[in-house]
Amino acid sequence: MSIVEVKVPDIGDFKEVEVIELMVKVGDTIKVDQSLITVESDKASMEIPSSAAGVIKEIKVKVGDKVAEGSLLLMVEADGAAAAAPAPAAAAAAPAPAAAAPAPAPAPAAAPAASAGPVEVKVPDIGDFKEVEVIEVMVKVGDTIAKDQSLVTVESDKASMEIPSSHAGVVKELKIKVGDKVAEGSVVLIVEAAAGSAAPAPSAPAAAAAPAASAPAPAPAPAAAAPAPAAAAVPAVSGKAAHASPSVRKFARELGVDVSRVPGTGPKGRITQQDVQNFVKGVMSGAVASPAGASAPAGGGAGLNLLPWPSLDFSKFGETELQPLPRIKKISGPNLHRNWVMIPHVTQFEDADITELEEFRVASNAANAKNKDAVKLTMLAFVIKASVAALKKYPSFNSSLDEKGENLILKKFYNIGFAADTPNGLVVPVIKNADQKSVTQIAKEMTELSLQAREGKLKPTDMQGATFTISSLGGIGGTHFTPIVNAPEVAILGLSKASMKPVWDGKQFAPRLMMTLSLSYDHRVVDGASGARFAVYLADVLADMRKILL
Ligand code: CAO
Repeated sequence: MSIVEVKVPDIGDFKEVEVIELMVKVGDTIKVDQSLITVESDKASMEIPSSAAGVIKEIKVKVGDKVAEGSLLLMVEADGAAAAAPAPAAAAAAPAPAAAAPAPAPAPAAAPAASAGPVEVKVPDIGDFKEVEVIEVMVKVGDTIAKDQSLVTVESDKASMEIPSSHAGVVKELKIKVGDKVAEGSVVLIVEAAAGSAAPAPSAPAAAAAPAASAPAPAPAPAAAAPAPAAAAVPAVSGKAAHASPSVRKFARELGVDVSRVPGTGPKGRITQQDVQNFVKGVMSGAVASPAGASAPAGGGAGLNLLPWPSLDFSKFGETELQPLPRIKKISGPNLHRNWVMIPHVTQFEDADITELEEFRVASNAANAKNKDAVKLTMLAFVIKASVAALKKYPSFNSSLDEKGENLILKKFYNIGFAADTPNGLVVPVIKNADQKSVTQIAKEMTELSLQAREGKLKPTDMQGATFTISSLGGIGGTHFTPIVNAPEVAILGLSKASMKPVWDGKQFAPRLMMTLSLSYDHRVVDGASGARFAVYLADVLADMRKILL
């Protein structure tokens, strides 16, 4: 038995690549050529195979590390037969990835003079690859393309890469389709080149030029993202160019799964083999709708495959007026959409008997009526206080899922957002550390924040850091509703207008002031029983606030 080092082999023109996936762990028994890690550059991803067989003793890299030829990857206790051979010549023995690493240079052969006219765009020098399969065509006839824009993705056993265009212009004809095998010199498409657009710099490696065409991983909601539209980041859920290693793509293809529909939970939203398995399980169990449905990933992007939005000329039917959406709606819309699509919502309803609480509130306000500086106590302020008690009793409601959906981040602070209606749309100011404030302080702060909200004077920090949100429509009406959870929070409480109802007290129907609570929660985090317990406890506390003291 001897310990051998496994290093990154010759990876061609790539200077430095990022480790995006570890495919083995300490203690694993590996074979020569077995894929160890996946690395990625702007334009290509590849798996780095092992030069040794044996048991992994130590892993020297982690996801996110930058590696280059010669970087030490593993220490392997080589088994007898395999140990001797590969050890010293690790880099030289490098099989596939050495070849897998070409930076596809724009096809110099195809570069004509810088005049306009139809031009063949060919597969450039792709290193040692004899033949690669087209797995994705990223442009269509009629598209205007830029030089170096990615046209197709090709794949071998161990690597995938995007082939860039050698010319700018309009695509006239596609010469390849998904599934075709291509090699250096194969014609990809005919482009009507724009005058002066041709003549690519033959020596420019495309990988270095990396245009924006390769879709980055869908940005997950930042953990600290405020639910309030003004501060919330708008996530890009791109349906294009799924991020997956060649082996995962192959695995997906074998199962007949369209990778572009699989939500990635790996680094940068990358699709892992587990994601594909989960997706298949979801489809089989009916949890994920088949072709036109949306899936519910943990923190990546939802692979939507919906019908296009209907485009209609309404003026055929009557008079119309175009009204641009206000800024807040433009920002909050994508957030609401993401939350609606990605969070499996359940809404639990519960009636709270607030007869005594309302009497107390009205009496307190009446007693303070002569004091012009007195704060008006609102029902919402009491509900905020009661909610904090419920959040303390059921901590999972005061949590967030991490990006991978593997851990719950339990928060030990209680910041309560409340939805405020403003002339420009909905905003969500936040009462920070509500657990440390009295109902009067909360009511005062709410009044100030609501005023600022209506005047459009809220600062981004006023709308950040909520751990739970309350949306009160009590001043307006309605019996109950289904509020949308504000990611990355996991629950939201809706309040409807209280009304007198006959309630059976065991002997007779008594008139009681009842307010319906509508508690929506993320079912990945909260199960139904907890949802019901939380709502029942909250209603109990509102019926008798002394329960908070227990
Ligand atoms: N049942 C019955 N009456 C209620 C009530 C309830 N649940 N909640 C409030 N009221 C009463 C109040 O007591 C007040 O009556 P008085 O003027 O006689 O005292 C009246 O309704 C108006 O209350 P309000 O809504 O102005 O004040 P509030 O403290 O309850 O709420 C705020 C403040 C900012 C939450 C509210 O103004 C608001 O913007 N609500 C809309 C929130 C919203 O749009 N949510 C939807 C989000 S999802 O799209």
